Amino acid sequence: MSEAIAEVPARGGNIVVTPPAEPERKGLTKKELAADHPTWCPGCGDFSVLALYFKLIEKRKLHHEKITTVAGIGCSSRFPYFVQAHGAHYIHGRALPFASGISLSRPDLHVFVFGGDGDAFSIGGNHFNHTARKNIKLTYVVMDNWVYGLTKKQTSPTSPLGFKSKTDTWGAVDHPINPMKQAISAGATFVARTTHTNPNHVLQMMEAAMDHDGFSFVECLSECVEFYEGAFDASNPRKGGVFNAVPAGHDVTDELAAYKLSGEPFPGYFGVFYKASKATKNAKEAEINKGAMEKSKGLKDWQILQKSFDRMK
Ligand SMILES: Cc1ncc(C[n+]2csc(CCOP(=O)(O)OP(=O)(O)O)c2C)c(N)n1
Ligand code: SF4
Ligand SMILES: [Mg+2]
Repeated sequence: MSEAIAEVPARGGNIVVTPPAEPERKGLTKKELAADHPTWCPGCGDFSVLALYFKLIEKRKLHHEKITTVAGIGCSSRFPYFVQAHGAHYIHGRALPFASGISLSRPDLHVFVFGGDGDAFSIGGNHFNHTARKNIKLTYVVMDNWVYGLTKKQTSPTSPLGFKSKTDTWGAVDHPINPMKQAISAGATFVARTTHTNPNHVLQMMEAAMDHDGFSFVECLSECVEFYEGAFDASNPRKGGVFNAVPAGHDVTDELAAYKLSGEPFPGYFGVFYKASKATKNAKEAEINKGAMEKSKGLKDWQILQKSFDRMK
């Protein structure tokens, strides 16, 4: 243990004790972060998102005790298995409520949630809407491949009309949801779109999302090469498509402009569509807790309990 240094003032006064400076801690490397060998199919877009998550942790010098990685169920949701850090591979569609609990009880952590389009918008659809409206501080990256990959090709809520799958052998007849529109209208305070084929952009979006104080949502197109090959070619310049960045003049605080941008036909735009500054549930609850702590200051647990019973009489 290192010793504190006592500085004796020249002419009386209080003695100031200066703690020794902490040596700067080394950031984690990809080697230290990579866990099990990912079991995704060779060429799956999810590899790219994982590599960029490692890059983000490295770049921002985040340490194990300050990050948590949560997911539901699906190919994309296997994500936490492959990260050597605290986290949970949770129940299908229930990653957000679990992560909300972590965020509210541990506001000092960076809470990252990863998952697929089915996990986010089918079984987890309501949780998505409610987490967004509550503006809980966490980052949610949906790896959208327009299909259920893990269960081998069923129609997902983002599959386009006409997509032939095991559940729609004649082609999908239901209109797909638009994740960006849904996030904006549900009340998300940071909404961005990216694609696994543009690594620098994925990193940029995840970093901006992480720095946002509130619920930050990133839709990341991530190709399922096994069950929906070529789905995103129109957005990939290497496959003859176009990658359109959000126009420079776009006002990210303008909700209607963001909504309009979301309605552009595929491949649409990539970048931050919307960003608003609103109080988080974390901040509001911290305020309530502070008041409650002050009221019960000096009381023993049984006395607080007694007071609650008395109020019920
Ligand atoms: C309660 C429940 N219902 C259904 C399933 C089956 N199931 C597992 S993953 C999945 C969909 C996965 O699709 P998506 O979230 O898009 O992830 P992907 O595999 O495409 O990355 C389904 C329906 C399940 N595991 N649990
Ligand atoms: S089935 Fe599709 S989503 Fe799942 S690992 Fe393979 S390529 Fe990726
Ligand atoms: Mg999917």
